Amino acid sequence: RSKLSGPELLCQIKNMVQIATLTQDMEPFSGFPWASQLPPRQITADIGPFKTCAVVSSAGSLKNSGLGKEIDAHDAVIRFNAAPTTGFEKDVGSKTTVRLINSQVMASEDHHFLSSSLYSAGILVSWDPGPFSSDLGEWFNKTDYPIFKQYQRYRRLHPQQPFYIVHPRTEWQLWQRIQDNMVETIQKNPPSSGLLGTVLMMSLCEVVHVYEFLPSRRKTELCHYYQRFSDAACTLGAYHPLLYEKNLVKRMNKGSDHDIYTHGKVTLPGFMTFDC
Ligand code: NCC
Repeated sequence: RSKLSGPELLCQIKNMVQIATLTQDMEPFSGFPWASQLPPRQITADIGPFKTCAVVSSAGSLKNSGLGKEIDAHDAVIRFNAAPTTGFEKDVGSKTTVRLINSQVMASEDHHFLSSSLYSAGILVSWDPGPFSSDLGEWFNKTDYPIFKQYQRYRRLHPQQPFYIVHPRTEWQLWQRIQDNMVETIQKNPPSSGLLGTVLMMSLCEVVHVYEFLPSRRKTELCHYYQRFSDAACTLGAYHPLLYEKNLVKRMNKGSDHDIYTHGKVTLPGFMTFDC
């Protein structure tokens, strides 16, 4: 099997990965009394297009990066899970347009998802590892964490805040792109929030800058820029096929290796800007 070039890889992802979110007319949700809490339309129909977008990983290497101003200069910024801006503005900026969270964050006690102000800024998007079949009924009865219970509670408390749930099919389409472009067999676990958020922004933006997904010269074992905890698996992956995800992003990068080295910065073209 021959290795695809960067542009070929970009085309594969554009053509074979659809960012899809749950809508109120989808089964089995359409039959539930709370269906109207789900958005009537897809996220890609509701927001954007944006000119420039920043994807801010949560990596420890963002610490002392001084990238805050550069990040905030983008038209839209996506952050992940419990990553804060308050107190870290110099390094990560303060603008949050989208926050992508996994279902663990929504459900675990220590994140205070329902009451913390961290989650009230911007558009929320959440995901939970669905079955490989991506059957919604099967998933609904067997989510990793109680994403739907928490979603309903959150919507009752914050009915005005836009809040989408990613269709599990999107995660597995993305996983398949990783597997088909790697020689090794990779674990059948969904890609990280970081890669999912990157592809989401490629669907909404003309150009996407990803920060510290590919580590810069500041590369560190520090897991997150906002916590003292250290573990190399945060950067290299354990549950998520993170190393393979990073390899794929490196191959699609339109920016320079120097940008990676100094800024941990990758430049990706939005899907709307190229034809395949
Ligand atoms: O750590 P996490 O990810 O919240 O980070 C968000 C995204 O940033 C990229 N990242 C992070 C740290 C690092 N050193 N290098 C990186 O490249 C990754 O792309 C990552 O996706 C997740 O993907 O949802 C994840 O969530 C955490 C955890 O659930 C949340 O932070 C909430 O506490 C997972 N950690 C554990 O389960 C212990 C992590 O595996 C994946």
